[in-house]
Amino acid sequence: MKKYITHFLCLLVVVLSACAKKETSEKPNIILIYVDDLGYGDVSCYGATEVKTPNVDQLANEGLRFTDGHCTAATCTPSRFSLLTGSYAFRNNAAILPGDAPLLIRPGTATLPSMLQKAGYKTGVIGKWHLGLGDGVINWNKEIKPGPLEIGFDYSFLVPATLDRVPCVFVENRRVVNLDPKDPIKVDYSKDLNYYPNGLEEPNLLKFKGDTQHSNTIIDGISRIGFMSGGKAALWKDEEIANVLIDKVKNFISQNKKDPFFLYFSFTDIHVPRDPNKQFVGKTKMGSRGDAIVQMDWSVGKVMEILKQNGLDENTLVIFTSDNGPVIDDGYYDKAAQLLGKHKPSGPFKGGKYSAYEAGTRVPTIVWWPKMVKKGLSNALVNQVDLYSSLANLTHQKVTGKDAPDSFDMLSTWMGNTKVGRKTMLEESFTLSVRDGDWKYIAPQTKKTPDWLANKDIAVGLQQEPQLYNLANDIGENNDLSKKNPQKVNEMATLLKNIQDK
Ligand code: NG6
Ligand code: CA
Repeated sequence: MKKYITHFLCLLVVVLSACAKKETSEKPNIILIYVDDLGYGDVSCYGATEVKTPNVDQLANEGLRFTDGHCTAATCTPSRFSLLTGSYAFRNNAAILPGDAPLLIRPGTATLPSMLQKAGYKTGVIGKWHLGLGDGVINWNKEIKPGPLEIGFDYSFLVPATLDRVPCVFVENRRVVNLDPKDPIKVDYSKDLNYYPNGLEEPNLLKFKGDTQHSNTIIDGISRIGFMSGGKAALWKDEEIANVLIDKVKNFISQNKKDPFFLYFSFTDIHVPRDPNKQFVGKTKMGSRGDAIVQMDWSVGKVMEILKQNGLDENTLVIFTSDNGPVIDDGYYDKAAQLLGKHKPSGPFKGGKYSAYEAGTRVPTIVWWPKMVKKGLSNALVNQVDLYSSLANLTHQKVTGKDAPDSFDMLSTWMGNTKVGRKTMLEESFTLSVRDGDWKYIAPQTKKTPDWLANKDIAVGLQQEPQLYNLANDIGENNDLSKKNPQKVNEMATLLKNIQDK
């Protein structure tokens, strides 16, 4: 009898472990590579000729490349808010945050990582955050919360805001990395703390100058937005950041290879200040903006190498995209404009970062998972806001109640099983635009834009009157049809209102 029981138990163990295996192999690891400010035309698989991006191109060759893929907004914070919550950012009045802003996504909100945690995933965010931290005034010397760990991430290693904002330190989980308690950090966005030099008074200390907004505290030879004091031992070195992040990615992946994991790898490239590692300096003729693209491509190659080394390249879905369109001059005199040459960061589209025109949100979008994703090209309209519901479907999770209100399940489109995408879609900038198939409507400007934007040579697409374009034969949005087709203007305005009132 004892013998039979032992046999039975052994059998049970075998069956149970087989089931467990099946379950995990059904759930792929998911890596979201989120580049900062990368434009549609900035990588060679989307037509760039002045810079080569072999690693991104390889993803495209082996995967699915979208020609009408969008982030939700023409700036970072709103796009990231939508990506992580499946909700359009205007519903929350999300705009570019200062470096000391409180956490924008409130704990308790359903998020992409918290949904994946429920599906059994280990979740991590490495890189740029820019969604705020803490509840009010942040004390950088204590536990910093709430933050990513309170909204669904198991691990975080952050650049808290942007490269051009203080504090210039990494935050791992809830602590500033390498903080010396005897040299506490303070941050102030309104007055100089007179601890480090500032860019206006000591321009001789700078690697390159910044505009007025970017001329506060100098860290690592670069003046930033905002002031900080203390934290000397914790300061990052700009040219080391890509390496530091890759090391963290390596650790996260090797530590979590037994579980399915979700990694939101949020690059700091190619946002300003652009100060790539020595090994990339001079790799293009475009100066630091071009070299930062090469560094970005190197990081992509590293991620794929790490996956292979861990034997995970079979069962990992990689999504490569950007948080907003490209910008050339974003506050530093780094010669990006003079050295641009023939390079077209926005590809065939008009505008870029900050803009209501297509290049504000139409960004490189590649999905890679050779085992499951149909490779090739897709001209389906896809939007990052849908990743929430699409990945919920992939991982057998339900989206219920008020969760992810703007997110549609478009998994078949993301996987290349259909070329039918969204029919309609919102684009957020300093106004709202809406797409209905090839029709594009830009609402009249309602909010005042910052003064610094008015001085820039950027086609922001803001007018007092509504604009109407037909992208089918006017990809560059040059021919405003609003006067000729008032009926369509009305239809599109109603469509926008319906989305707003939803
Ligand atoms: C703007 C900054 C710009 C950049 C941007 C955020 C000025 C004049 N410009 O306010 O340099 O930091 O914010 O970029 O302050 S984003 O990609 O994070 O949205
Ligand atoms: Ca950005």
